[in-house]
Amino acid sequence: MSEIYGKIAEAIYNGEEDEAKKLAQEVIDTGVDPETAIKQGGIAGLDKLGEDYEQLIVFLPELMMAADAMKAFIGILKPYLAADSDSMPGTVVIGCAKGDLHDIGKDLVGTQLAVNGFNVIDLGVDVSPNQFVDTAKSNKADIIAISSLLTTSAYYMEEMVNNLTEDGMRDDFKVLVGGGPINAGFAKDIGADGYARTAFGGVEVCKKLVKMDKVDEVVVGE
Ligand code: B12
Repeated sequence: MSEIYGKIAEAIYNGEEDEAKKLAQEVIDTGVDPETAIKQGGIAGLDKLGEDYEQLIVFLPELMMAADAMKAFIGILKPYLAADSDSMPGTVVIGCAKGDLHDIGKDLVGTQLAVNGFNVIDLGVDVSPNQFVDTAKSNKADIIAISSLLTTSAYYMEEMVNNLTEDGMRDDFKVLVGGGPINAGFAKDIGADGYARTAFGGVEVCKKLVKMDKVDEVVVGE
């Protein structure tokens, strides 16, 4: 079984879109769990690429090709992602923080939420704090979920929470944050309500947050 994860990681690392699509089909045909294939195959390949990028072994074009391969891979597996039984509906406005174009993780969170019965409004990438708040207001959303993979963009998560507080709207929406440089401590420091390390954990946190009137401690997921 682990052999296919290795092949997936390699195809994603090398930006081989056709091979990634072929392997996604193999995952489905052979009954491999798609979530595990995404985590142990695709994400593992991207993580290795990120490390090699830092070491100047690979460069931006390789990251771009790998991202395309990963998107194609996830696209095929999307319909096969399973829902948990205790779905809890609610509306989530999701997007990447201002300045951030990394949308693979954000897409995974959005897909998992949708699979689990949430109404997901996806604002895409490079979303300003005001765009998040305006959309959440006009759609009476329960949760604003922000993804950031860049330390420079993570700053805008804090700005959005501060804007909500200054405008007297802090209790109107729960704020969930996630992405590479984000952790539970950061979520607490900026006054967010929830943090999860993974997309799958993000769903668990959203389920908890929609049931809560007030959040005293940051809700942390897997
Ligand atoms: C692919 C990639 C790109 C692609 C992105 C394409 C796309 N459409 O997404 C491209 C080529 C565009 C790119 C560009 C850049 N990148 Co880049 N990129 C990556 C890479 C290799 C993989 C990211 C990825 O998709 N991972 C897989 C997904 C599934 O993981 P994830 O996003 O972390 O999401 C998971 C969790 O974090 C969580 N999650 C994510 N969001 C959320 C949100 C919520 C609410 C929750 C609960 C959970 C959650 O769930 C997901 C899975 O379970 C990373 C390295 C790495 N390992 O992260 C570098 C990396 C993020 N990039 C980096 C850099 C520096 C850049 C550039 C500045 C490079 C440049 N010189 O131009 C630009 C910036 C562009 C911009 N303005 O955003 C750095 C960031 C350093 C930092 N901390 O600031 C990294 C870490 C590489 C490195 N090691 O140096 N990149």
